[in-house]
Amino acid sequence: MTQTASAPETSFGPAVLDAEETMSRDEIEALQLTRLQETVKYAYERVPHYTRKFDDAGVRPEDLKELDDLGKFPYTTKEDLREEYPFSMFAVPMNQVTRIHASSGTTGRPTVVGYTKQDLDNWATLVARCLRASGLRPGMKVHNAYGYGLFTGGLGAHSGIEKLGATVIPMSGGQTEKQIQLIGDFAPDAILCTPTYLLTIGDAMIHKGIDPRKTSLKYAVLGAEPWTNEMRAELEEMFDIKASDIYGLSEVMGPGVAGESVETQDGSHIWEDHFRPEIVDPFDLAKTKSDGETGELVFTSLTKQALPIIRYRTKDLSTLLPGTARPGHRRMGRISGRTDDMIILRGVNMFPSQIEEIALRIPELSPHFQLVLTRPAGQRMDSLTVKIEPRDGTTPEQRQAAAANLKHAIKVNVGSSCAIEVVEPGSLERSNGKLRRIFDLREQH
Ligand code: DLL
Repeated sequence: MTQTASAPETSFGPAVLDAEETMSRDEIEALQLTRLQETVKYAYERVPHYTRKFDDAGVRPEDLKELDDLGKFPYTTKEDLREEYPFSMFAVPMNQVTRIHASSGTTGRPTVVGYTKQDLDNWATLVARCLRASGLRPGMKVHNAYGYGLFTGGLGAHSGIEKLGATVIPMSGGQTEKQIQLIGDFAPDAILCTPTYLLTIGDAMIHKGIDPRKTSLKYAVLGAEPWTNEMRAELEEMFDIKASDIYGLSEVMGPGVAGESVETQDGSHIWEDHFRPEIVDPFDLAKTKSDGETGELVFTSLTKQALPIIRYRTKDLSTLLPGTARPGHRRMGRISGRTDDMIILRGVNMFPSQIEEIALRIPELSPHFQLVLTRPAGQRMDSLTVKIEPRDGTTPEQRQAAAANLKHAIKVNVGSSCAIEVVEPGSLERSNGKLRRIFDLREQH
């Protein structure tokens, strides 16, 4: 059953939603309970890791009588997946696994995830939902600049674009010159990539004398890294587009766990017919937080066959908010950061996105910055230097004043003192996908 959404009609026609998108909160929760009961039983019976973990915690699938009983079940972490490397967390025989992806694994073993045919179909459905919510429609041309390969971004987005009925341009990440050429030649309606990579493409266009506002692009669906509303404003202005968020992570599915509606631009709706989210206190895991409170996002899959995941700790800090454009599904507040990206500077916690937010409010400063942590020789305190590029055409006096402004605003808003180094425009490394903002040089001292 489908229903016509209230989404604005484009020349590509109205949005036709999945029946689950229009379910009421009560209907969603009833569906979640049934699916959750099935999932914990399925995981317990099929994956030795879960059998052991549930037994150790003294909890059995039958104990899940209502949604809140989920809190009795043990968490799953990236380390669990690493210990079961590569395939021991799979709940189906290998001949039923249609595709494998893996996280980049900069430290240690990568985490490996698998999908059955049905899993891939559900994944494509959810990405298609996100894209539609972001303004994309069947018949549009979509330039996909998420990286293809083991990373879930490229192929995950690809299948969703096809499922939506749009035309996919499978560009992948990198080769910025080529991206610009194809955007010009193929005239896509939408682009999918990380926010910082879109910035790289826009900058490169400007340096070639191409006005990004004059391209055919009307929509962008951006994710895979934290970004702020200030960055949204920057990119929307730069390209004259509407930019929406898409969230996901490999261990839970890939892109498409949640997606934002272009009409409201108020955070991503989590597709709660497939995932049960919780917010927990990362410092006291026994504590589940209420909607509206900030903490670590935890997900349980409700339909996954190859890799059912129970209470996966994402390390992403967010909040759960009531649904708006899809009232039955809760939204997630913008990710303020990851617990492992948190800088603790003389007792004050901060995230790169706070710096992004503050810096972009200062007109002379660009969104290109890095955070460098050092411990100067002979000192017991860590130091933070914000290296940031000014806007093109700013005078030395303006740059100096902007640096002083930034220093002051960080002190007032975050509560920490740091050094500001305004570097030459174009001198900081550009993003090709997920941008690294933090450079921790403390070990070297
Ligand atoms: O980055 C999946 C993805 C691809 C999402 C393309 C959106 C678009 P991983 O490589 O496993 O998967 O990284 C997951 O990236 O835990 C967050 O920390 C971060 N992340 C993903 N989307 C967002 C977002 C993909 N919209 C990790 N906002 C997650 C903030 C995000 N952080």
